[in-house]
Amino acid sequence: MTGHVSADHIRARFSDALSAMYRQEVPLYADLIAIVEEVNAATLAADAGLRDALTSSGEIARLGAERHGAIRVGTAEELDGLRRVFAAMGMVPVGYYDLTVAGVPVHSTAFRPIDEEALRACPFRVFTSLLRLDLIADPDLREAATAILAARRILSARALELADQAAAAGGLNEAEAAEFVSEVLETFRWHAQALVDAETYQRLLASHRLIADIVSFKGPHINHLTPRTLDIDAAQAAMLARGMQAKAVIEGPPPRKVPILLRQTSFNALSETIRFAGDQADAAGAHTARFGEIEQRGLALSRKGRALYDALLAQARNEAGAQDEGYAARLAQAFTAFPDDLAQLAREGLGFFRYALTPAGEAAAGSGGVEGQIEDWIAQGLVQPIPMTYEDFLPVSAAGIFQSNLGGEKQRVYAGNASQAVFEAALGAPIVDPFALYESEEARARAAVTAALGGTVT
Ligand code: OOG
Ligand code: NI
Repeated sequence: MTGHVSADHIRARFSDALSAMYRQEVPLYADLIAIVEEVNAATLAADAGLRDALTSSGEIARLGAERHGAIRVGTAEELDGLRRVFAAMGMVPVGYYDLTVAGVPVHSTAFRPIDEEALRACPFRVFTSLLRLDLIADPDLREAATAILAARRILSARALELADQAAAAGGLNEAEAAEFVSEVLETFRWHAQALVDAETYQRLLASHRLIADIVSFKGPHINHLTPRTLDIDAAQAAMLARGMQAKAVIEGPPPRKVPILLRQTSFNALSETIRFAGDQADAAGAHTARFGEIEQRGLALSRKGRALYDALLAQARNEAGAQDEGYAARLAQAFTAFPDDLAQLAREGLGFFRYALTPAGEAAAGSGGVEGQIEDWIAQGLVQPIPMTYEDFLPVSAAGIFQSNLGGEKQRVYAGNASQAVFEAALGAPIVDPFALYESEEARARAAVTAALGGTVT
C-alpha cells in the first residue's frame, strides 16, 4: 500500500501555507492580494475576448493560485538541501541568472514544475539565490560570514528525511505530506532575532545589504511573494492610490496588446524591528528585506524573439544601463520594432505556441485532412496558435527588483562573472535550460496538430 499524494498536491499545499504565513507576517502583502483580485475581476469583466482566451488555454483556473516567491541562501549545503526539498514538491531548477552584472553578489535559479499538467495544477515557483561569498572583499569578514553560515541549519533533519524518503519511495502519504509542509514552512519563517551581534550586522551591511540579509538570521525567510495580475498598469496605479511605496518603473516590456514575457513591479521593502545577539531584551535594531511584488505574464519568446527583446531593452536604457527619466518613452519607442499581433508573432517565429484546430479545422480533419503545414493552416483559418505562457524570470528585471529593495544604496560593481558550473556544483544537479522546455512542448504540439490534419511534420 503506497497511498501517495501527488507532488502537485504537496506543492499546492505548501504554496497555500506559505501565502497564509506571509499575509500574517506582512499585512501589506494581504492588501496587495486584494488589489490584484479586484483588478483581475475588473479586467475579466471588461474584456470578454481575454476571458475566452484564458478559459480555452486553461489559464483561468490557475489565475488565483499563481504566485512566486524568493529566498536567498548562503552555502552549497543549503542550496543542495533545498533542491531535495523542492524535488518532493515536483519542482526542479530551471534557468541560471547571474546578478553580479547588476551589482548584486548572488547567482540564482528558479525551482518550478515543468510539465504542462503540473504547471496547470499549481505553477508555484521559488526564485532561489546563492550568495557568492568570494565577492566579500574583506578576508576577515568573509571568514566570519563563512563560519556563521557553517554553524546554522536552515532545514530541519525531519524535512530532509521526508524529502529523501519521497525521492526513494516515489512520494509521501497524506500524513507525511502534512508534516513535510509544516517542517519546510519553518525554513521560510521570519526571525526577528538575529544570529549576529549589532557590530557584525553593521559590517555585513556595509559590505552589501543583501549579504547582511543572507548571513544574519537563522534561516532564509521568504522575502516576497507575487500574485499574478492581468493588468499590471492598473494594479500599479491602484498600489499608488492606496499609498503603497511602489517601485517607480515596471520592469520588462512596455504595455502591449499581446503581452510578452513578464512585467513586474513591487512595493519597497519594509523596515522591520529586529534584535541582535547579546543585546538587552529591550534593545532594537531594524532590517529591511521583505516586500511584495506583482507580475503579469505573457507569451514565451523563442530564442529569436528573446534576442530581439534583449536588443530593444538595451536600446531603451541609458549609457549607464539605468532607467532614467526618459526611460518609459524610450522603451515604448524601441518596442515599436516588436510585432504586436499574435498571428504575426507566430508567423515570424518570435514566440512559442501550442495549436488548436478551429471548427473549420475539425471539419477538415474529419473529412480526410488537408495538404500543407501549420503556417498554411493558420493562414487558412484551420489552426489557431495558442500562446505559451512564459514561466521563467528575466535577469535584467530581477536585478531591478533586487535594486529597488536595497534602499537606494549605490550600485556596486563586482568583477565576478556568470558561473553556472559553480552554481550547479553547489546545487548538486544540472540546471534545466528553459528554452529546451518550450521547444519540446512546441514540437509535441506541432506533431499532434499535424497528425490530426494529415500533413507532414516540419
Ligand atoms: C529576488 C529578486 C528577483 C524576480 O521576480 O525577478 C525576483 C530577490 O529579491 O531575492 O524575485
Ligand atoms: Ni520576484
